[in-house]
Amino acid sequence: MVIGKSGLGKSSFIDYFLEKNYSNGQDQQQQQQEKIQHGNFRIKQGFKAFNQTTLNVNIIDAPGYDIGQDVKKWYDRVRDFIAHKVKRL
Ligand SMILES: Nc1nc2c(ncn2[C@@H]2O[C@H](COP(=O)(O)OP(=O)(O)OP(=O)(O)O)[C@@H](O)[C@H]2O)c(=O)[nH]1
Ligand SMILES: [Mg+2]
Repeated sequence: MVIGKSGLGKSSFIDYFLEKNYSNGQDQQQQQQEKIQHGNFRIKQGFKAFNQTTLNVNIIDAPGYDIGQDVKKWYDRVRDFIAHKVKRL
């Protein structure tokens, strides 16, 4: 899971890491590539080659928190997502 402040570049980083060609922060394009979405949490899937093995990689793109917003609320959502969704993947 990638978490951090809003606008930091989380989604762009994930898209680059998974070697997709739409890392320009445009949500509309991204949604076509995303297999699973849970609210604002998106599970992005891709393949990475390590040595002779190709691994199927899932990365959770979490919504960012904004300075001045209730960070506790954001934290609770992340914690609940991990507690309820991640353990079922
Ligand atoms: N200069 C620069 N800009 C970047 C980089 N990574 C992302 N950006 C830009 O920063 C903006 C925000 O990037 P996102 O990847 O959408 O950020 P995010 O962390 O997913 O934001 P939230 O989903 O709102 O939490 C976009 O306009 C990107 O093009 C980087 O490494 N360098
Ligand atoms: Mg994002």
